[in-house]
Amino acid sequence: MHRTPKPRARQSEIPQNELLGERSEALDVGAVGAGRHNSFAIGVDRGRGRARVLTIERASIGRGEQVAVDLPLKKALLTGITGQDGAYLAEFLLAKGYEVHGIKRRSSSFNTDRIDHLYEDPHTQGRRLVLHYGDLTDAANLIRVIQTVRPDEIYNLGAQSHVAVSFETAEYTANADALGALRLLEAIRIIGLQSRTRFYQASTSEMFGKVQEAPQSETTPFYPRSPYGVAKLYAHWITVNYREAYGLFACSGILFNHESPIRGETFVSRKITRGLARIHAGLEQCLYLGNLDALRDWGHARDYVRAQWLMLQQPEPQDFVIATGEQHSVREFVERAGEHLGMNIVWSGSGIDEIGIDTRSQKVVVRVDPRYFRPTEVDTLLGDASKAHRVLGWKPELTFAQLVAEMVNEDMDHAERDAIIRRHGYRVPTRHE
Ligand code: NDP
Ligand code: GDR
Repeated sequence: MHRTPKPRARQSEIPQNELLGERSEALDVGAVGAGRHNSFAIGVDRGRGRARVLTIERASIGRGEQVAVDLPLKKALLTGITGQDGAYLAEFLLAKGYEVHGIKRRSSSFNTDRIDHLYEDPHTQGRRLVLHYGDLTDAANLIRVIQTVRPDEIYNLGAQSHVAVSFETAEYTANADALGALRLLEAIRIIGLQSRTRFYQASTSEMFGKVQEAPQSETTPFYPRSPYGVAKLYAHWITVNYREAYGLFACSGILFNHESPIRGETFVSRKITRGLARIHAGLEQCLYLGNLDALRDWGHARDYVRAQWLMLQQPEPQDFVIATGEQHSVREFVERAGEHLGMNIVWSGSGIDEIGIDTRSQKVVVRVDPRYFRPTEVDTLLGDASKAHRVLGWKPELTFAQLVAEMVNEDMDHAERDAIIRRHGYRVPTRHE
């Protein structure tokens, strides 16, 4: 027999503003009755449209009334919690009152830098951040973690997410990025969580690849240009298929590039802000880049994780493009970051001989290195997020200028700290790729 779990219920006459509280939801009471020990009310909660049975302290609530109920903490499970988006989303969900579970990979060195500020000691009573070892290539592990946590929401953010690296590790990328999504969706079915667990798939503008129209929206045909893009396209379609075939609440967010001060150091935005900051601090001489002409629609990760959450709060599962609708070149990113550091970078030469000179110091600060070219490139991406504006009420709050400024400022802090350490005779590790 299926038993509906009893939420911790607190009945009250509800002021309208309480209905908007993060942890309580409005329940339209359909029936009331009395059991041996408690009275109970049966109703539909407005937030999720699910039937709930609540025990109540008194039988004075009548049919047709509304009660505010304190729901048990919502549980979210994040793959990729140690990555850029995972860290921002975990922080966002914790602030919303969620219990957050994250899957982290075993690593020979600490790999939780981005979430260390959220970490709670395992001995802490009632902690709301819990990490589980796991891997998207390990189905048994995923099933066990999902069975243990029984999450309300799963955000599949884990991936080998570097496009250039996917040309070197194509099979692994397919395994983690394509089959990883399938394994999670199957786990939801195997455990029988179809009606409980909502699923978010981190899809990408890389699926548009060699773009078939501009700007790109939910209806633009796909044409991926890398093993990463192809793997993500499989994950996207399997998410759509499981939604249609099994009625899963599964959404795919087609997110355009989004960056932040905790962006991986080998993506071009962070490579530029970190590289120029270190040149400015006297730690390095020159920044080597690939295709300076690539055009991207760059947003801020903080804005984008809000969109991920919003997708799972809708009455119906749908896919959404998330983008700023503004495009800049890699070259322009370099100029803007340089300006913020007091540099004036001008360009000279062409092709692989092009150089960026800081006219203030008269030094060459940027050179082109063909090793960063890709076998097949995505030249231009520009998103049309009007559906997200209309349906989710989502708009980016941070501008391109604010994004660049925030990234440069943080990288300048790190660079100055390293410069002080070096001045005092200590070794500063230089990390390149
Ligand atoms: P990151 O590269 O910063 O983070 C990726 C995360 O996935 C890390 O936590 C990483 O763990 C984890 N991971 C990698 N491989 C596996 C695996 N086999 N099993 C379990 N976990 C794994 O990516 P972002 O945070 O930038 O992106 C989040 C998601 O969104 C990714 O799926 C990405 O492809 C997608 N995306 C990103 C966009 C962007 O512009 N940032 C745009 C569109 C989509 P570890 O820390 O151990 O390496
Ligand atoms: P992308 O991001 O491939 O769009 O994928 P990345 O920052 O790596 O490249 C953006 C563009 O810059 C050009 N480029 C360089 N790129 C890197 N990494 N290093 C360089 O030195 C360099 N020089 C020029 C690239 O050729 C490219 O055109 C990111 C990832 O986060 C994906 O996971 C995500 O799905 C997409 O964004 C949307």
